[in-house]
Amino acid sequence: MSRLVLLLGDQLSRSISALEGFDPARDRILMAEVASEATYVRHHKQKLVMVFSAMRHFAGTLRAEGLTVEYWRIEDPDNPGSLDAALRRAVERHRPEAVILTEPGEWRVLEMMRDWAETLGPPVEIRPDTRFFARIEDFARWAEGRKTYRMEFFYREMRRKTGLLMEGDHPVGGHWNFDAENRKALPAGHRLPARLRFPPDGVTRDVMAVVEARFGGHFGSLDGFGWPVTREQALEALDHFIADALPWFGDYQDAMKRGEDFVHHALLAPALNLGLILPGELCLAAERAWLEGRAPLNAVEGFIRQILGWREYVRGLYWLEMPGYAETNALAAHRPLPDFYWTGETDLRCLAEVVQATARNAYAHHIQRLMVTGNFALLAGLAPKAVEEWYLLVYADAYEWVELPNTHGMALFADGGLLASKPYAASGAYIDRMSDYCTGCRYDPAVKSGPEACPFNYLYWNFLITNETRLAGNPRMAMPYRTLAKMAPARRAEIVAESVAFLDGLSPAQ
Ligand code: FAD
Ligand code: DLZ
Ligand code: SF4
Repeated sequence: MSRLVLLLGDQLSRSISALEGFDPARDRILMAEVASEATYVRHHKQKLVMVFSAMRHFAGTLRAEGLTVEYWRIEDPDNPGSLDAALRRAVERHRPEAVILTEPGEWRVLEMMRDWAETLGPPVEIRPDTRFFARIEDFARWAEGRKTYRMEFFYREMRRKTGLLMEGDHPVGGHWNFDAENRKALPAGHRLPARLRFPPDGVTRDVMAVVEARFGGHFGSLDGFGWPVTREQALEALDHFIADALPWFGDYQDAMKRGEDFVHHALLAPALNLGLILPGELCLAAERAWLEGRAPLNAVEGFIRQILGWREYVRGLYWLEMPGYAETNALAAHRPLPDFYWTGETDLRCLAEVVQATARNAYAHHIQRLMVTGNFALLAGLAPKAVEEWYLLVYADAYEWVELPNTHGMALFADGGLLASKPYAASGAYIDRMSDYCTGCRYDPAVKSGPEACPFNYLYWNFLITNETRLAGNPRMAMPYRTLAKMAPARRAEIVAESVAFLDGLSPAQ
């Protein structure tokens, strides 16, 4: 039987389920760089370069192994333009007896695949994506009968299932979670490691020229491109992270510093989400570092929890709740995205720093995403759809299965608390404690009202006032609501007036 295997741009793993049982003598692989995937959101230029270059390298590896790969480059004159057109053309040309796919990372692509199953002609087999610790059905089974889902309980199940950081039935070190140790600000004089970046090779340079010519108006800069585009580079990046950054990953996981775009973070999500490296490889490497005394437990557990816990949890939630998940707007937030999310031009130093770093690298670390751009979007009541499009577009690691729950659920609380037990809302004091952004900002995090006041301060209380009927009953919000209840009516009115004036003064993005 001759089979046609379509591999998507984020399915660049030799162990991908669609390649199981591949017969090099009869089967062929189709890979296509297409404008529809590059523009359904106008991805950051670095993301386009990374995806296309990684696809080209991966096709080269498969061919070197003797597999037949039909490959469309974005600049090919008769490029089909969409995955749908590429697949239909290939089916017409090669008349395969079956089409083999691995389930995708986005609902819209799954719908496309289901349509192929009905209309393409040859039988279409959609295989599970086995590159995760949990299958989609495993999560659904875990979630059954629960009103809300909490990552911590799912994570413990995953620890038991995999045996990672376990001693029999017990977590090593006596605790499941060492997060309380992982909230330190960077001390003065702390040395940050130089980070391993990969200068563009010939393939990447060719792609950069095409992307600049075809998609030059997209967000971000290509200068300084350094993402891994091959498995070898991804493995090298992992080794570097384990040796040079992991030991401090836990302590300074939430810390932010001006001009330091990466702190002690792994920078591995872009390669991981492409499939160049697998989550098990990351977790085992980290566990080994702890066993060999090369990294402390709070760092290793914290790192493993992000991958074995959060990454698997958000994926499970996405597939369980889609397509309805994307449509909820529990806090009735409707304000348009301000233009500074694109330009980085704002007097709010923290936002300027994070947006500018995002444009520079197609990257910001978790706390920057959650507690700066995400926190502002939450407090300002920005419309979830607009914010989600921004996150999906600007980050090199963004695919809807992971971006949407993080943005919609974690940052915006737009799912009403399905993913998180309370909104991640914070005033300027949090940003001041965890960063040095406030130094040199025209606002003062210690001032609560008036022209010098940090806008996060009055926006925080305004958020609580605006959402009082929705949030006051949440036990985890009891403390701030008790403080709000003691606030004089005149002070409440002042907060609302200052917030309205500030928010009305924002220029919406064009
Ligand atoms: P590290 O901080 O070093 O963490 C190690 C690994 O853990 C990451 O590589 C990643 O695979 C995993 N991880 C950590 N946190 C999460 C999380 N919350 N959800 C899933 N995986 C996690 N991550 C994405 O991969 N793609 C996205 O589109 C994405 N969008 C986000 C949007 C918002 C609003 C927020 C708050 C977070 C988002 N995240 C997303 C999660 C997290 O910010 C990134 O995974 C992380 O910043 C990637 O950088 P790193 O590899 O240096 O991660
Ligand atoms: C992200 C992306 C981009 C920019 N381009 C392509 C492409 O040209 N061809 C392709 O097969 N995949 C691409 N991808 C990845 C897909 O968008 C991704 O597979 C889906 O979003 C599902 O996760
Ligand atoms: Fe951000 Fe407020 Fe600090 Fe300025 S003072 S950097 S706006 S938190």
